[in-house]
Amino acid sequence: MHESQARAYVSMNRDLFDPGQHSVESPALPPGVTLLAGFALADAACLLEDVAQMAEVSPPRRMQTPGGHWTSVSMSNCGEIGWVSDRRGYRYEAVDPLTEKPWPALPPSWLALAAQAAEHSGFPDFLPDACLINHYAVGTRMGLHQDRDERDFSAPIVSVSLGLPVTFQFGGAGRRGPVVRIPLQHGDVIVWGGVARRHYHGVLTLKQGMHPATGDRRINLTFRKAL
Ligand code: MD6
Ligand code: FE
Repeated sequence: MHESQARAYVSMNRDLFDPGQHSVESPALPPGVTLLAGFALADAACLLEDVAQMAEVSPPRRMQTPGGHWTSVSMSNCGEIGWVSDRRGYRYEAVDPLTEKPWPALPPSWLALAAQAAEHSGFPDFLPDACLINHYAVGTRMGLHQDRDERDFSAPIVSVSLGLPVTFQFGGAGRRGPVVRIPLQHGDVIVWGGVARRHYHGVLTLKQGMHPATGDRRINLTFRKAL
């Protein structure tokens, strides 16, 4: 059995499987959130190769927010439809506004990984049509937000972390209130659905570091069924 499978069902506490890694117990995850520690490790190198190829077609770029700010994170997409933000708002677009061409296709191997992760988390038959590709440089972050531009909230979101580690945080249905912090490492997958689907979440500022797979960056892939 591959290591990523052996560690696949971690839904509460990574420490059970990684004794000694953290001296403090991590808190239990909220209902609707599943952490599959290391689930994408075996695929990571291929995913990153694909990301590099896609960046030549639809380059990562900071996007303007409706409020006139710019995201600190550089973003791109693959799939039938891609998430974009500008002064007019947040939405999904079939054409990349930067290149005025379709987004790169979602590779079958990516779809298979996302479907398997969803299935392990209690969401069979997950077929995403969009994958947001976030490029985090040291010092960038993503503030608390909801994912609510998709049509069907019964589908989960599958999120793959690659490269430098980061602290993910998620709260509840409102912007204020307590948040749970979850450290995410290279190859970890978070699946997010049900009651948690519209809950607030974000990632803390990326700390300086060097990862053998990505250098001084973190890449996050979020698979969604948007249409
Ligand atoms: C990130 N992720 O991990 C940002 N949203 O870099 C998200 O905003 C996100 O990971 C919904 C579900 C899972 C996610
Ligand atoms: Fe999100």
